[in-house]
Amino acid sequence: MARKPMMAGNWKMNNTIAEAVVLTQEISNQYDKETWGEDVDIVICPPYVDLKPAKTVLDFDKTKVAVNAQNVYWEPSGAYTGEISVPMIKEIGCAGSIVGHSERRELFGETNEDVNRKVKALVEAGLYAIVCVGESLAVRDEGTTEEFVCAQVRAAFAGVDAADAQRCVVAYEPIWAIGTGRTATPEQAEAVCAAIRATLADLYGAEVAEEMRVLYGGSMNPGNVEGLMAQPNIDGGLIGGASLKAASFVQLINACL
Ligand code: 3PY
Repeated sequence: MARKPMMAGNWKMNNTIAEAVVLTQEISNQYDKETWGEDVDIVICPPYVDLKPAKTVLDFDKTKVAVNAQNVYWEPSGAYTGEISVPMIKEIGCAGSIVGHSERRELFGETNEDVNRKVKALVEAGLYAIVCVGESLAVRDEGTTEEFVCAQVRAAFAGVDAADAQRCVVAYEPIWAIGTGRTATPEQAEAVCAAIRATLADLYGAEVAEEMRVLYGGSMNPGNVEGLMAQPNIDGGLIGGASLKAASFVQLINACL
């Protein structure tokens, strides 16, 4: 069975509640009942404070737009100032969260072990993770991109069984293409996404790996989406800047159809 594409918007630290409500309303105005949720899964990942207001506007039953978190902590509760737990996002109705975005790894010191704890906390609660992996320019220039990225995939899924992994999504986001306006060429992105799928096959078998979605992220936009989506191992996008405007986000959704 062909994999259903996914377009996921990563809003990062953008949009107050008032702005989030406007943007989600603009997205919901473009709801296409023939395709949204049927031929493409659509997700937005707003900041924590916007989750509940966005969910209220984007009633999943009416729009088929899911609202997920951008990050989560692995402990369920306790003295972890500033953190948000899996039960908290679950109560809001989020089915999952992004985990291990390169900005979290680089700016907040998140390690492969932290990412693994977060993935486990999510799947143990019945949720799923969008697991981000990607290399720096230095790693790419060294010629060790695939080795580096596949090691991140193995570390993220360590101790996660196939049934739980199958619900998860991997997002390949080369760090040098994030917020820089540079994108990997479709061929560069495909080579790494194919290596990610081969790693998933090694971990979970070919059948599970064939079902799991691998997204491309890193300045995906309406100008480059077509070439990227034409690649056999790219099943959608994790979108930064272009998800902050309803028009460009919907163009990206339509490019999956
Ligand atoms: C980008 O597109 O820049 C992203 O980081 C998406 O997560």
